[in-house]
Amino acid sequence: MKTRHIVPELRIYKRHLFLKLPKYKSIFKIQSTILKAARDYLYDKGFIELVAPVIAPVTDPGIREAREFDLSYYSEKAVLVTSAILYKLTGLKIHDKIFFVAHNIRKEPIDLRDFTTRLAEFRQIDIEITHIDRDELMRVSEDFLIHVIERVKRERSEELEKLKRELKVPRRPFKRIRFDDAVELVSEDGYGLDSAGELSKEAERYISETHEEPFWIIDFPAKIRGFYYKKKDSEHLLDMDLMYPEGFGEGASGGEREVDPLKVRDRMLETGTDPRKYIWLFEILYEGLPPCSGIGFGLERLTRYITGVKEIIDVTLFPKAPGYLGL
Ligand code: ASN
Repeated sequence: MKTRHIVPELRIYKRHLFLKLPKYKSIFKIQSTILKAARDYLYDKGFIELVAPVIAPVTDPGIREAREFDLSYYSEKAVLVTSAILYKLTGLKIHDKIFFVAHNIRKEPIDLRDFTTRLAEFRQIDIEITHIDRDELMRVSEDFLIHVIERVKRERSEELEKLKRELKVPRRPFKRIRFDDAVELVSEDGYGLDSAGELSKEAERYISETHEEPFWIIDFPAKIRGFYYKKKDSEHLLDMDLMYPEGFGEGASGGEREVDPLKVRDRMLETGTDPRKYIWLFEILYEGLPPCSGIGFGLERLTRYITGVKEIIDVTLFPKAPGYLGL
């Protein structure tokens, strides 16, 4: 029986009974190689790996329609980290090229649950670099992705074959599409935006299906994305999403950071964030943070694209689909 014919609830709650299937063995051997290839690449380029927290006083509010999980931490209020972005910036105190393999925990809306693209708990290979701009970050990211794909093709060809995945090594530079142009493109075929002002799930899948190579969507509207991105002009950001082709959709997001404390405060007000919650970030910014850029690659989405497995719950050892706790 094909695993996708087994209802998702069973695949989540009875995970331990399914992991012996050959498909899962191939997927998680490939995921292990993805992690190894990512680490090797980054260490070779002079990065150091730091460890991100999971419990924090504040977290990244720029997570689109998802919310935070609140936690009562002794007598203090805490949250589970939705994205390690603010800790990446803090980590730059240690070294100028850093990365985390960070846990991200997000209360994704139940009505967006599809078992395909969204998990309430997922990992990001989260990279931050000082003194590079968005263009340079896109070049580094393309190089990183190509390295990981080449390694998997070289070291896990047998597993890719078992999964019947014919994976092409992307050619660089990847195409860049401005967000406004992407909206126009999908609207010609009847797709539009969601309530957060992002491309709807269907629009994202559609634009991804029309591509055979990874590509970038750049210059998102300033109002809909995190306060930590620098503005390109009054309405757009110096940020970007990496899109996988063949319908796999968004796989990474990042951009150039705003490091001027007054401009960060303005960005917070513009995006409806209370600056008083981020005193420690302002202390860092006033002390002086060098210009920097960073990106986070979702590990599970990268595994989906590389293995060609459609459902995200299948590429996660212990999946936490929104609303389903599992193991
Ligand atoms: N990882 C993203 C970044 O580095 C932030 C996010 O996940 N919200 O910009």
